[in-house]
Amino acid sequence: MKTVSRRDRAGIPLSLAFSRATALLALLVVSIGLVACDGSAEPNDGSSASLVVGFSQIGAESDWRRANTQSIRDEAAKRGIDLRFSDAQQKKENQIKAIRSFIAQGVDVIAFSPVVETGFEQVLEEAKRAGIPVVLSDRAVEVSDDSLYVSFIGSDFEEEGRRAAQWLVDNTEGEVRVAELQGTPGSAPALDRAAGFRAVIENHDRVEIVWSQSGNFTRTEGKQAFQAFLKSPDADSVTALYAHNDDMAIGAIQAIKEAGKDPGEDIKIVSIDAVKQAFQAMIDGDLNCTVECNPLIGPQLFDIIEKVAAGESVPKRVKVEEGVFTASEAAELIDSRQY
Ligand code: GYE
Repeated sequence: MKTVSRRDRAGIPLSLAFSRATALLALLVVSIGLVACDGSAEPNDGSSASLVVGFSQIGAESDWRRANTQSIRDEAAKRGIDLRFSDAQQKKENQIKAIRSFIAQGVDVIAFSPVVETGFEQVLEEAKRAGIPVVLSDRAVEVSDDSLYVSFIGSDFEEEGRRAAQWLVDNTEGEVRVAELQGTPGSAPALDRAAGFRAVIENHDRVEIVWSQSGNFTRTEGKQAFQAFLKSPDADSVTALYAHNDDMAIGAIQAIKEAGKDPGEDIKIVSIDAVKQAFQAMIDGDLNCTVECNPLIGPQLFDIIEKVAAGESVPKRVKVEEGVFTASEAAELIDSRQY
């Protein structure tokens, strides 16, 4: 067996309303399972029992997220891990339900990418009480007790915000009036990317944020928000757009074109993620810069999960390495981009 954690935990998942017949059957199955574990014997087919991991994903809101999901699924399959995957459709309530269901199923490890930072304390306490370790993937939570998760693997979102601002400072002259499309309100990347950007422009009087609104990390909402903004009196004076992800930038690019302006020229655009479509937008001259946020964290994530399941110690925080790409190198690099 790859792990002993399931055996150590007392309790059989009882969340579902069993009929008596189903309950009896379940009891039989569980007893057989216990016998197999106790005798330290391998399952009948000779293979080792696989690690069971519950993963609650945020949704499929962006190209970044889809690449992230694929990386996680591929890596789990490669390692023969039994992955219970759940898509929360950008709703915290759905994530809480998914985590409760993983607890009831008695998975070995729970991993999840919290849509927002707050509101998970209680369900994380439930997981802790059940003895199931939790690994945070991509986004952080805000909790008073950080023993509620064993490790957090993800990007440094504040650094990404600083890099976006630095590009703007270094590549624009004169007064820069910035419109900002923020990510999902209350999410770690929206909060940190806003903070990192501000930390840099604070020292530059000529750069000022004149408008800021959420586009929820999606192309559609980014476009809608920017369309509305372009109709406002402030729109004419804006010279730059900072979008918290490429999808919203791509939505805004459409809105800018429809309003008869030239994206990348009339309005300089810097965004975050570095998805393939952003490279295409840079080649087309519509986007000026994208700061990398790497979604392909499946291998690193499962390295941590397997260690946790084996009872080994893991770092509390694992950062993902990433770069910054500009329009001048887009054509050369687009084919090497994996997402
Ligand atoms: O930048 C955005 C996605 O949490 C880093 O979520 C992630 C962000 C990413 O929807 O495209």
